[in-house]
Amino acid sequence: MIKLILKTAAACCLPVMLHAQNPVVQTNYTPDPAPMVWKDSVYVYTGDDLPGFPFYYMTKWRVYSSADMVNWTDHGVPIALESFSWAVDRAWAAQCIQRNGKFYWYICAQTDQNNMAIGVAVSDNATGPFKDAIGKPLITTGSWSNIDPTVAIDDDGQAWLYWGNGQLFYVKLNKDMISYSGDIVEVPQSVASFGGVRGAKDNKDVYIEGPWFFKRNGHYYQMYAGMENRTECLSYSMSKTPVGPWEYKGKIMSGQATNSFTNHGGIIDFKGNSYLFYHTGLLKGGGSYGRSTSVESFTYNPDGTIPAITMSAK
Ligand code: FUB
Repeated sequence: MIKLILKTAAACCLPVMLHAQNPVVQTNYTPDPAPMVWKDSVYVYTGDDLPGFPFYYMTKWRVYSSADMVNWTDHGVPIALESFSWAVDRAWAAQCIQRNGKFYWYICAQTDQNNMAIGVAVSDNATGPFKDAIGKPLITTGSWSNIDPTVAIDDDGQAWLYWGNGQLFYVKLNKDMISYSGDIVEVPQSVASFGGVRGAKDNKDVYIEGPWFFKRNGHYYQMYAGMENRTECLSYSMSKTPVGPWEYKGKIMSGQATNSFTNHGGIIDFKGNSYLFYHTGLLKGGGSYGRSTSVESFTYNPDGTIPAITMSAK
């Protein structure tokens, strides 16, 4: 394991907050960060970009952890396309969650049937070893839209899996976390719920992809990559239930300065602070196909809404 010691911008007299230098990982390209808090650490599950390729031809997933948001430990590549017998390309965005002492890492990849599907790997540890939990895709509807899984477990124990490009879907996961019950539901989109409908005239930052579903203080949130002047920003909607109706709440982060067509992020609370993880193409040699994880701390508004967050990455 490599220990990455990154510069801290915290001055001795400033209270509490530590800021790592962005991008927080400077030894690999780490797109689509999905943070998870477990015990006294944050684990960040990312993809692996290969700048130089003209598309998102990605082959593996990475994990990093930190106990202080400053020093990050590299846990390598616990899973890759080869971990899934059905996956042939596009090791795209993923998220890991803990339940009953096991870790379930939901991934998406291109299948041997020439579409995208969502799979799930399982481990006894946050950093692996992981193995394909079911030996086949969990969500396979024959669509290219089956990307970007995000998962959360509600207070009543019900786990929800959301995903989708252009369309946003959800399904109820069973307690085993590797199967589901009921129908796959497509979430209706409108200006009021997700800033618009792709292609319509009155769109704001309409839902594109990269959902990040979570619950906090009784509010349900759906952060997502929205479209803003031909690049992706991060926007969000809120709901009183895990399945909507969703209310569009606005933009969290503009995409104009990220130097990457896409953006994709996650939000957590950790040791008394709230953090937005996202990616940019700003690491040396990076760009749209060389994206890296960055982090900003922020404070929720008293009503639970999220303030606009400015990128500190240079
Ligand atoms: O990293 C590949 C794809 O780009 C992700 O699945 C999308 O969310 C976008 O970030």
